[in-house]
Amino acid sequence: MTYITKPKLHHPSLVKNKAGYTRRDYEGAVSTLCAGCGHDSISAAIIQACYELDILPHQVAKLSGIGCSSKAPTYFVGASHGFNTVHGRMPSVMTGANLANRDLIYMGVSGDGDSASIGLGQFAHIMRRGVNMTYIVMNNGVYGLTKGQFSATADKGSISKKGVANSDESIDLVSLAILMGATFVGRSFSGDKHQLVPLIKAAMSHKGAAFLDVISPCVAFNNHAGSTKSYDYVREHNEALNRIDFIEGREEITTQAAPAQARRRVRSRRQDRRHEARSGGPGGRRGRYRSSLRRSDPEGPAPPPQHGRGAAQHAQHARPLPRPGGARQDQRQPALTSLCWERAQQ
Ligand SMILES: Cc1ncc(C[n+]2csc(CCOP(=O)(O)OP(=O)(O)O)c2C)c(N)n1
Ligand code: SF4
Ligand SMILES: [Mg+2]
Repeated sequence: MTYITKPKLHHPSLVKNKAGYTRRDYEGAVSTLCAGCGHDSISAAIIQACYELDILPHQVAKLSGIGCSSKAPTYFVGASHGFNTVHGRMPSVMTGANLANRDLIYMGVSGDGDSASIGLGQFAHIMRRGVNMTYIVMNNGVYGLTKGQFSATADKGSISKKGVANSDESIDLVSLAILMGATFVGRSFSGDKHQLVPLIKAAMSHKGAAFLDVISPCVAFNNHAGSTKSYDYVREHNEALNRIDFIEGREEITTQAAPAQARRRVRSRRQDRRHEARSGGPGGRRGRYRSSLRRSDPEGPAPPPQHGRGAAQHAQHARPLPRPGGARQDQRQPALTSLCWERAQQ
């Protein structure tokens, strides 16, 4: 059984977004994935991101390949377009769909087997072509659907459920996406929705090829001691480089008010913020989003701050891209997550 519809009843108090939809309107069918599967958390993050971006569901086109991860689009934004392609061939269909209709919001969902094994060539070419889309790999290091064989993203030295060590080097899709020309690339963890939701929102708002590698534990076949994609391992080694927030582009605020009035208004907003900080209201949790990276200036990134806290944060962002592969049991590396990179559009 792969499809169970949900009752359409909504609680009347559910808040509608600017498009007139509640969060529940962005849900899909009831998930039939294993309870605790990371893929379901990523679906929930996509639902939240679409709700917060006020997206019209019928403007979304979801495409996927084959695998548990590729089943996930059934479980979010039910009122959208969808296409479940052949294993590893989602990028070709995505490219064709983009050529036919450039007005839709394209969301590609794939697995590490789907994109890094059978579909690696397709993955490389869709990044090279700069297709306008958000491409998410739900990365669990195994072929979950076919009972847990190592995929090409499994770290060297990680141990299978049956106790066999992986002897092959892994493929790092983040590095590959950058190499092939993707203009927005990030890595996150299905268990960190505070980081993941803004990342998905930023990727969906990006014009061009946006790629997110999301580590997503498979509770059935790759969640044991010895795995480098288990919840315990990722929580222990996850080094979130920054807490991202996403700020949508807004219209410039103009006012006809006399200068004295305008100053009064600014003062009152500051007072509001001070009040929120004291009361723990919105924005009141100090430092919560301080380390976020916001880089969407079409003129290119702003120059790094030279002094103070900002300078330290810039240095943190400027760290070289992580390569999680190649870790042995005794030499494991942290699974670094965060928005790593966005190229200014030409
Ligand atoms: C052409 C072809 N070869 C092999 C398979 C068998 N197969 C189905 S899903 C899958 C791998 C899925 O792994 P992944 O993309 O990582 O998804 P997950 O289930 O882990 O989310 C394979 C090899 C297939 N369906 N079609
Ligand atoms: S087999 Fe693994 S990837 Fe597939 S649904 Fe179960 S936990 Fe998720
Ligand atoms: Mg997989």
